[in-house]
Amino acid sequence: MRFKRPNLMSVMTGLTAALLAGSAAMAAEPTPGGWWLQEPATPVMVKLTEVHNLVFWIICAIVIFVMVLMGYIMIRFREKANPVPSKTSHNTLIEVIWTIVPVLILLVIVVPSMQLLYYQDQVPETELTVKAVGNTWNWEYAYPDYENIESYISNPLDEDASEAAGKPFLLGTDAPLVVPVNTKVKVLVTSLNNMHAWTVPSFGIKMDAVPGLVNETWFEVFEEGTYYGPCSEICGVNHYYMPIEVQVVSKAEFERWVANDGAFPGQTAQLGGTTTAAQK
Ligand SMILES: [Cu+2]
Repeated sequence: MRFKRPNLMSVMTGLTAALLAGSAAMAAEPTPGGWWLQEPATPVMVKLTEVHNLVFWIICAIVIFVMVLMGYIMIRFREKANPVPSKTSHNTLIEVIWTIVPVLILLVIVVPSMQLLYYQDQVPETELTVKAVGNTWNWEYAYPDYENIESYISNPLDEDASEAAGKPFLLGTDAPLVVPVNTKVKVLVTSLNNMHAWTVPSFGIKMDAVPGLVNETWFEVFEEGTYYGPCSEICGVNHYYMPIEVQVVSKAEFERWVANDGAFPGQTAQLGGTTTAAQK
């Protein structure tokens, strides 16, 4: 039980990567047939994946050990092979072992788990604050740092519009949250009516949106791209249809977006999302 933890972590992560080779393309959205975690896009998700993988392999080892033990007992101590059953009812050594070994296993799990919990929970010095407000049924985004950007509604796209925009249906929106890459972003999450949850799996974020309460979380994305997530607190009839889309752009591009009042060049900012100038 004397592991050097970082080594164990990297071995487990390597094993997992090997196990998943072929299915581990950079994915910021669910992939058809996917069954593992999405590729991590933030430091929180990197740590979360490590702890998940550590616990996963410990669970696998325990399951295999118990199955082998059960198989052995069923064969070795079956009635035919063992006509006179043992009357042993106590073995101090075995009892000490089956108490201490699980305690050690729990310690191996609890230390990285608690470290991760505090790492996720403590919002560091952030460079940008965004606010996500849950409505029935869409998200409204606001940038309290920038007076020129009006808060806007991020509406889900229907099937045709998703296809036209090249976005996954039920995840694509008409107006994503826009943030710069490699920047610590604070997210304030709340709701106007019932409970929702602002969730981006590849960020390792699932934050409840509770009316009358402002929850706080943070992320820092390593790579530019579009990241998707669903509302993850059942909130009513359109719960399946209030996606979260985060567009991560370069810092320069984000500055241009801000200077343009929250619209990309060629677009006009407007309340209720951005539309291209051509569409207007
Ligand atoms: Cu919901």
